[in-house]
Amino acid sequence: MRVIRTAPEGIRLVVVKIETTEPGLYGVGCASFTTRADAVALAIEQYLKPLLIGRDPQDIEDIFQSGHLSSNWRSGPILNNALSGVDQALWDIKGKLAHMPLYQLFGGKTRKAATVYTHASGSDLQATEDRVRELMERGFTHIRAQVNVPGHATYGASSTEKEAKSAFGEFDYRHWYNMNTVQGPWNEAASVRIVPKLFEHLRSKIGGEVELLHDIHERVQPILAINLARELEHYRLFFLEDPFAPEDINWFSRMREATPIPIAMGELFVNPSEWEPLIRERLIDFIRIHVSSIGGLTPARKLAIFCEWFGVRTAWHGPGDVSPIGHAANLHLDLASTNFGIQEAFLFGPIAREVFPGTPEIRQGMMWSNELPGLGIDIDEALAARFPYPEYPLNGSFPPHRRVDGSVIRW
Ligand code: GCO
Ligand code: MG
Repeated sequence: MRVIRTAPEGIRLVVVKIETTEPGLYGVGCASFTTRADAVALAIEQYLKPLLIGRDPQDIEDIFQSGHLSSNWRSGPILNNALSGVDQALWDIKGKLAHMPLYQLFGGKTRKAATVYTHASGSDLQATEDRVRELMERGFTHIRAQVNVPGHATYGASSTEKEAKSAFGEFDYRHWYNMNTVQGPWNEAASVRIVPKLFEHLRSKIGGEVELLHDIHERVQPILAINLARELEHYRLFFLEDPFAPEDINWFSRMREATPIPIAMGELFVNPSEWEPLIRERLIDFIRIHVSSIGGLTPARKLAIFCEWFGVRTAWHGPGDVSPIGHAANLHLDLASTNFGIQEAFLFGPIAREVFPGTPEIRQGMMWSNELPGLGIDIDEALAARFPYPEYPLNGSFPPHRRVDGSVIRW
């Protein structure tokens, strides 16, 4: 078993490869937690590896439970990502042993492909509109829209057109990394003022057919998020994402009382106690967790099934800091889950696709399985080695992100 560190598009990814005693039989898994990549690698190499060597790779549930409980103090993104690398690799092996794509082991296809959304952002309203149109022409039916807040930091959009275009998906992570710090301080009043204008603009120029989404990224005070949600009601969003931080989940009942806007939540969740009450109380509409951050396919499959009984749909986190292996894992869940909602897609470029042969294809606004056994994706280790981690300040941690008065805010 080994950890492979690679950054084909500048984003630090962590991959686990598990070989078996059967020649040629191996699996790969995603353990990408980009801001703590080295800590995850250490947890895998020094804590999970000794537990795994000599085990039967078929015993996924037992290995998951043993790894999860072995630290006594458990959960958290580092340990969960480490577990995920192992868990996904074991599922990959099981699929290969069965000669079946993983979605078959999860119960079979409930749909031919997974509808995706991708990101449009711009330096101003017109630029975001242009980008939405461009994506619609390419076949996307669901588009997340963000716009730059002039003179201030913004989540998900840049102040220059070139950066806005390359910020998400096409393809330089370094722009994204710098985006929030180079544009000035965060100003939440300015931010909540411009977002309704963006959706007013998009609906009046583009019409009602395209499905639009927006990510608050937990950045504003809870009461402002509720007010913003109410203002956005008129524009029929497919969903509004992460209105509150995990620390503020008790605000969700207030949100539900105030507005029927569809809510997606959870990309920072790491522990069942965070999502269980929101699902049980039907306070959210989409669960959007980062599969590797909760421990991989084993817990994500259980979570998807739990959601089904409460009418909550899945929308697994799918940014560029989920490796293509993680995107393939998302796809198998999407295809097999009757309560699939939408899949966030990252438009990987040619280099990442070469490093990860079998990266899921996106056509007609949907992500398709290549029908290969297991996860259906591999890593070209020699090529991956040509894309070592770039140097980032703070070893890849996100730099502090501040208000006008200098106080630190959430990312
Ligand atoms: C999304 C997310 C990402 C995260 C990123 C952090 O909705 O795709 O909010 O853009 O910010 O994964 O590393
Ligand atoms: Mg998000």
